This record gives sequence, C-alpha cells and structure tokens, in this order.
Amino acid sequence: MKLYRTSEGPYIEVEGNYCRVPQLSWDALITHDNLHEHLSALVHEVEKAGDFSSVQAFLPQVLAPIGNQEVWAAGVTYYRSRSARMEESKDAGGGDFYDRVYSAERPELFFKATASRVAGPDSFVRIRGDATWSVPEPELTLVLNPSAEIIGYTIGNDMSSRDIEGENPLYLPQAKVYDRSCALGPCILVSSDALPSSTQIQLEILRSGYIEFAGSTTLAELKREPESLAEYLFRDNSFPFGALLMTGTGIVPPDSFTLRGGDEIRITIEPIGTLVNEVQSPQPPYGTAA
Ligand code: DO4
Ligand code: MG
Repeated sequence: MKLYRTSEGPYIEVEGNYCRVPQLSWDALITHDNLHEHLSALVHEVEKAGDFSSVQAFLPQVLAPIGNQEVWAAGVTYYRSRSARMEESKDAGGGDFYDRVYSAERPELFFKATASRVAGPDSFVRIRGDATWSVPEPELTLVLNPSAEIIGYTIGNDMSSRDIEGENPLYLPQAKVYDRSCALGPCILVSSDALPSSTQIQLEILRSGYIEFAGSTTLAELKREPESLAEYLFRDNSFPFGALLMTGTGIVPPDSFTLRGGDEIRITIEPIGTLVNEVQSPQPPYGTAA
C-alpha cells in the first residue's frame, strides 16, 4: 500500500487503484498508533463501496511526504561512501574519521532538513552557489513514528557539496543543509516489514535528455540495520511528529562529475517508485552577485 501527500490531502494507492484518505492530517497519519491497520480498514470500506479510481491522472499534485517531521540522515553506511569521502578529504586530514565511523558501533547521524528545505517529486532541487562539486545521494529513507518504529519507506536525495565537505569535515552542515538540498517522494510505502536485501537503489542523471551517469546498489551493501539507525536517532531525542531518516548513499559518481543546472535526477527503488527532480541553475556565490 502506498500513501501520497497531495495538494488535496492524502491518497492511498493499492495496486494501481487510488482513493482519498478522509479527515486525517499528514501529521496525524504519521503519528497514528497503527497506520497500516488504519489504512487497510479504510481500503476495505472503499472497496466495498466500489469507490476506487484506477486512473493515475486522478491523483492531484503530489507533494513531498512530510509534515512537521524533521529529516535526519545517516552517513558512511556503504563502503563506497567511506572510500569516496576518505579520498575527497585526505588533504584536509579528515580521511581517517570516515574509516573509523564506518566500522564504529555508533553510526554517523546528522540533521538534514526541515520541511521548508525539502523538494517534492517533479520539482527543483538546488546546488549551492558557492560550491564547485555537487552530487545527488540516492538513499532509502525510513519513515518513523514517535515510538521510533519503522512505519514505511520513501526515497530520499541527500544533495551534497563534495568540495565543501572535503575541505573540512566540520563544514558538513553547510555541505548538506541549504534550501532545497533534500528531495523526498514520490510516496510512502506503508509497511513495517524489512525490505529484502536484494532491493535495488538506482540512480540516473540525465543531461540534455542523455544519460550522463547511471549507477546502482542494493540493500545488501548497507552496513547498518535500519532499526539500529532508528534506535540511535531516538536515544535521548524525542520526535513528537515522528521523523524521516535517510540511510546513506552507496552510489557516488566519479570524481570528474558535478551536477549542472538543468540536469534531471531519477532515483528508483522498485517497491516505492521513482523520484524525479531537476537541478535548478546555481545562483552566483553570495557577495559576488551583481
Ligand atoms: O559523512 C558525511 C556524510 C555521509 C553521507 O551523507 C552518506 O554517506 O550518505
Ligand atoms: Mg548521504
């Protein structure tokens, strides 16, 4: 079962059939005691009444699946991320930190975004005007209720400025958190079941309609258990509206690659769908604008 946040309220999709979720706000859904059961009961009612629509065009504008939740992210959870970051920060003497966190018991967790910084499906993500090396990071994203339980999954893009993070790992918040630095969507796959380790995460970056970069990984490469990441996030930290937790990237384009304005980023995780965003042309660095 998939849950969409739209311009006209929440909608459910079951095998290509769509129906509106009455009354409840997005936050009320994410904090619901048993979301899956609640939505299943609703689907049952709608099926009985014959009120499903099988037309996808019936769906109003799809928005990012977020209300008052904070977005957090885990880092260096795939070997590929560890190696790329050790390389990019070696001149700054930061390489060793990435190696150590990859094998440490405590994961790297960082604050990523509030809803106002998040781009929804088919809208723009941004690269920083003062960055020279920018990449998308396609990440399976956990949807957590206030009790730290996984209630679903969505797709996330942890946009990152590699030159800024590489200059000094202490610049991480600037490399990671800025307007439209995060994309989420297109929906939440409502399920508390673990996704199979064969689940693929695929990234395609199109430039002028042609594939400029494509890569993929599977959840078998994810070093941490999703439940363990959630447990660390909620230690001594409460989330009254629940939270979204990105689980890290296992796909890093070659060092010669940087995003440009107009690039289209397509991230697919089969049971969830495809998140598509265009990169907005960067603004000139602050202080140099005419
Ligand atoms: O350590 C910095 C961030 C890592 C990250 O975002 C990732 O591995 O996905
Ligand atoms: Mg990341």
